[in-house]
Amino acid sequence: MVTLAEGFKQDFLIGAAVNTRTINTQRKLLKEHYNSLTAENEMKFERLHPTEHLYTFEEADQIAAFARENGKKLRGHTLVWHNQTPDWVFEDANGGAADRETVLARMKSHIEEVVTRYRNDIYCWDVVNEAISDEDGEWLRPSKWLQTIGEDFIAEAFRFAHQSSPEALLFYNDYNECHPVKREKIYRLIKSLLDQGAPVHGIGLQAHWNIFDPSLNEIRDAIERYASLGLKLQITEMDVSVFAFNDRRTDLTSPTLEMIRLQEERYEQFFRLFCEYRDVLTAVTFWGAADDYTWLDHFPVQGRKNWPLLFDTEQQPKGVLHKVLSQAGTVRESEVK
Ligand code: HAH
Repeated sequence: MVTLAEGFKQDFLIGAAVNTRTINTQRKLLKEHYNSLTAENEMKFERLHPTEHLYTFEEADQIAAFARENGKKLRGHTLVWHNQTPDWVFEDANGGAADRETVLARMKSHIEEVVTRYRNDIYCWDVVNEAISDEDGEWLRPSKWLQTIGEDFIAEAFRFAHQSSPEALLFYNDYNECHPVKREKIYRLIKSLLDQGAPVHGIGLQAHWNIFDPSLNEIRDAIERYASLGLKLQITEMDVSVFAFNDRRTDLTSPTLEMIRLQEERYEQFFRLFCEYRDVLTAVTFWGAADDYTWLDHFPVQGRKNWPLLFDTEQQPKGVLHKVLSQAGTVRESEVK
């Protein structure tokens, strides 16, 4: 059997999110099937910079070393986000709200320190994550970044990152990215950044999807719309939950046959579409490598396991892996011969 990375080598990179545990527990699988890695949590603000004058790089360094030693590409995730960012960033010495200049200066020194440190390791950064609102009639998410700095926090983040690593590809990353209303808000944001001359090079589509949503047409429309900005696109955090959005069941100990069938059908369609757009799509990263560990276990429903990836809880290939591989460039080519 051809590996994922080998199968799609003419199409795009194949990545997985890892943590300091899975680089050991999934080591063989990661080495074999993936040619790109992302730290699931280890490079987030709260993990690297818990207090103002303390940086904690040990765990992020372990992941960077694993990537380096095994010849894997490395994506950086993530510099500026409303979540997993410590309160001190937004507070003054008395515990009140810090002013714009203070927060902007902190953002700058964080980005400079982190991006410079991994300059030789990380080829692509999620500079700003999830700045768009999910609420109808609201454009930007009302985060502390927005409240203290103002709308230009996004452009400033890209400028700081670019100054620290001029070669790095800089991405805006978000979820519900194929939802038509949110898609247009993301489009508007990136268009305005480009119009201002901000160094934005790509858009990350998180692709936390499920066996029903979003539709193939919505995905195609989103790819077309974002690509019309002339940027590269990446699928950055892919998984396909076997549960519909409103399904809150907690009694399943394995996916039903219908869930398996739909997941196989959907993943095959997704990768057929991705290959159609291989000129703009430069990587597909899964938010995990195998079903033994996924952030979707117990989220958003407590006590519920999920099976959203291509390898099972024993890290063995699922039927869906073969469906995905049937779409790979090298496989398509060998069929032509
Ligand atoms: C992503 N958010 C984040 O980008 C990633 O850093 C994290 O590990 C998992 C998912 C998606 C998301 C969320 O966290 C909460 C609600 C909706 C969507």
